[in-house]
Formats: sequence, structure tokens, C-alpha cells
Amino acid sequence: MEARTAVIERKTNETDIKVSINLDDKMNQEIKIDTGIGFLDHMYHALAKHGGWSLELHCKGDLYIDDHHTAEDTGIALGMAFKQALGTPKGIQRFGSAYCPLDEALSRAVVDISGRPFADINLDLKREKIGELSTEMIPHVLQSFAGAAGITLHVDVLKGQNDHHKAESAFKALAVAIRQAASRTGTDDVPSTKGVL
Ligand SMILES: [Mn+2]
Repeated sequence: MEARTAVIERKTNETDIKVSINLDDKMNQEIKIDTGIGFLDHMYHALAKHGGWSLELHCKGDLYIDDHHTAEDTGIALGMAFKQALGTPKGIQRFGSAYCPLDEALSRAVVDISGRPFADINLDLKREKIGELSTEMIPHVLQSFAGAAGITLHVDVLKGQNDHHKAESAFKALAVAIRQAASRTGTDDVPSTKGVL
């Protein structure tokens, strides 16, 4: 089976982004992330690592303004890359769900590669920022990703005290859930009673 890959370049007046993704490179994973925001790099790295992806993501954004455009646009570009790499959603599990803890924090993610963009994200973050990333941007990144990827996504932090742990466990749960949803069944079947996704 051929590896599912995509390369996306997305340039606006606010951000200049290059993404290359390989969804089927678990044996030889290479991950290089440079958004200019350390904690965001950490989250994308966790997503790629536990999603079983090789991922290069570079962004030159207008960080002299704030973190908003960089966080949002990298989420969009990554969603576009995921969607393009997946291609016509045939022969995949379609649904995925996972619980991931990080010490005291516990998150649940549920994914449907539905072609219908929807995201309900509840992370219960208390701090204003983690490193140089505003906590309000963390659910926004996941919403932007789900929108561009065309997936239905529910992510909930169920427990936790430490905001770094809560956010990281949420990205890890998403990674494991999306890995399951995108995994191949070995058939050519479209996983929908409609016959199309
Ligand atoms: Mn960490």
C-alpha cells in the first residue's frame, strides 16, 4: 500500500507555512516543527508522534502582533495536509477514540472522519498562557484543524490540575484517536451507509 502523503504551502499577509505529512511512516518517523511558539511546537510534536505521522511544519508568522495568526493558520494548514494525505476516505476505520493521561491529567478525544467539520473542545485551562501560547488559542487550534480536515472532533479534559499536562494529554488523546480513525481496514470500502463521505 502506498503511503498517504501531502505537501501544503499556505501564504497570507499574516503567515507563511509549509507542511509535509506522511500518515504511514510509523517505522521511520521524522518530526520537525518550528512555528516560532515553543509550546505550540510541543503540542504538534506530540500529535505527530502519537498519531504515527512524519511531519515537517514550518511557519513564519506575525508574532510581533501576537500568537493568534500563527496558532490558527498552522492548525488550518495541518488540517488541509491531513485531508489531502487521506484522499478519498475509503478503506479506513473512520471512527477513533482514545483516553490519554499525563500524570494527574486525563483527556478523551473522539474522532469521526466524516467530511463534516465540527469541533467541541473543552480543555478547562486556567492560566492565561503556557509558555508563549495563549491558552485561549489551544481549543482554537483544534477547531481550526478539525474545520480544515473536515472531521468531527470532540475533545474533553476530564481531570487535571496542571495546564501543561491538560493540554498535552488532550493532544495525545487526539493523536491516538485520529491514528485509529485513519488506520486502514485492508478493504476498499467507503465506511458510510450513504456510500460516500
Ligand atoms: Mn510536556
